Amino acid sequence: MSIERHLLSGNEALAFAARQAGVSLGTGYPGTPSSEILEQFSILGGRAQWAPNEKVALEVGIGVAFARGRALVTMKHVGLNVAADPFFSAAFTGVDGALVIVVADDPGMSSSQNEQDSRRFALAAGVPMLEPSDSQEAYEFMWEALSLSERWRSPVLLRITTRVCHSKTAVVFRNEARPAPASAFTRNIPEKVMIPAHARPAHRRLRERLKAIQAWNEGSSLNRRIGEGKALGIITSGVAFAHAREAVITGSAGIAAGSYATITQKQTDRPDPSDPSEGSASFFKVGMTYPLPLQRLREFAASVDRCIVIEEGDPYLVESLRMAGIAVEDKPEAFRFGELNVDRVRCILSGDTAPETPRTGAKPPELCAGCPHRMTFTTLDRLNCIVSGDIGCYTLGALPPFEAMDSQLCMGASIGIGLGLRHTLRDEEARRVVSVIGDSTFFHSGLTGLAEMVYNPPRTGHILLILDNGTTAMTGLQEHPGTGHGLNHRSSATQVLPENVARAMGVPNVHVVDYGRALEEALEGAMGKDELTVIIMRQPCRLNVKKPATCEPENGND
Ligand SMILES: Cc1ncc(C[n+]2csc(CCOP(=O)(O)OP(=O)(O)O)c2C)c(N)n1
Repeated sequence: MSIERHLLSGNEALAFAARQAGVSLGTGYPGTPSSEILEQFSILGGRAQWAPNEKVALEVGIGVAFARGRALVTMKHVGLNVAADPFFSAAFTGVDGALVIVVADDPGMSSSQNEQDSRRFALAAGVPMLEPSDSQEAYEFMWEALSLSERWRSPVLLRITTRVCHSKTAVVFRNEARPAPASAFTRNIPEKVMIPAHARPAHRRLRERLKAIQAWNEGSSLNRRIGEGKALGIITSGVAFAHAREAVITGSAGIAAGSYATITQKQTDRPDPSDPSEGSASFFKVGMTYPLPLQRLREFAASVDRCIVIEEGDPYLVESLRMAGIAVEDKPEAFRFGELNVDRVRCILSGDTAPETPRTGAKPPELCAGCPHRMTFTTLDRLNCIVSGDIGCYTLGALPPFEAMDSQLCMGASIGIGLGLRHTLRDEEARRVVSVIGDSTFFHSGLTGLAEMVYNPPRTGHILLILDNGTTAMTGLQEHPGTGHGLNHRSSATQVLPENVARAMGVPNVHVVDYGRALEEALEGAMGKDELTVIIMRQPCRLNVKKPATCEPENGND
């Protein structure tokens, strides 16, 4: 009987598994490289929705899991910073159904403001974590994560990285489908209401649960030894496994390579490629990277002459192993930065620390022709504004030819930083400070900044400029609370208008403009008076032509 294989990206594979394994609701906030998971889940008929931000998404997911549903919550790495508050406490409360949080890290920052290793979050919060290496594992690990969450009544973190999210590899589906579970609510005040008297025993329960999960993980097939070679042992996880394996297969200094033909054969044998002939090298591939199967790792390290950890990003595995008294070699500090690839792994294995040649030739990003953000930044530059910026396509206003944005940190920061500048600079300079934020970013984390602006206004007032292009352009034109549409672009939703929000919050001057000259006049007027002003520059993104519906809503998603 022939096995049907599907060529899927890791993100698509996660969505297929979520759909087949009966996820009741998928929620999240877009962010590269995670955005396609919910979109694909919706195309497959799953109930999917964008939340205003990751914290809200996780809270909705927790509610689903409190009602015995199966929740999927997706975000990029910095999204987990935003969701950290409920994330840590959900580890205390646990869940009644299933809660899987997919966090997509972006090592090398192909589209992010920082490089951050989310594995630290699993350890810090006490949330079990799985790390797939390819699309097949993404698929399998989603099933496993949902089961683990239900079995241990714990949230589970599924951590992926850019290459796993976006590379396509063959996936064989399970021959099963789980229906979404029946909902039910059981009152359990001591477990669900985190006052100190309840949280103290909850913390003890959490640590007991983690001990039990660790013991279980020692025997779990999520982790596996590949090869029996004794000269070199490589402990690895996630996409680093694929790079390390290829480096070994194709030969690197001091390593007797397994034959290429053998390996090619192995790859077609998926999903169980655990053939033991990797020349003189062997691997311990960790699938569940928190809590670690330390006993098995100890035995593996003791069974090889040289044991090295190949991991992308922070030395998370290295530190965990060393803390457990397992002696392992780590990579030189230079390889902590950026993505790994086969050549870099070869350098690590052979101890080659020669400076790397920087990548060249990539075309710098720029605002599209006809993008309304162009006239905005031309205007801000002409008026010599000090621009406290934010994240979105409009961040490109910081680059030539505009060079008209002065700071950008994280989503929503434009307002607070702008206020801080206004509080501190001399009045003539303070009057030039303008906070600039996109519409999706405004709903994500600008609302509280606006409340701060009204509550603690600077002496010179302040100007908030909201760039309303009617979409979340930067991450692929997703809907948000200001667009009037749900995730599939077709279902209608109550449209929240930023001008109504600003007026309701008590901003005395609110202007909506739609072309450069009107924006210039509004800005000049606002800069001339020491009051609070919100200007909404409303011009649609030129790429946001009507998108086809991604699915027929099936579960009351309209
Ligand atoms: C916490 C967090 N979540 C998600 C992202 C990814 N991201 C960056 S900007 C942005 C929104 C951009 O939309 P908008 O503010 O409307 O600006 P536009 O790109 O449309 O100009 C998103 C989702 C991020 N950087 N940080």
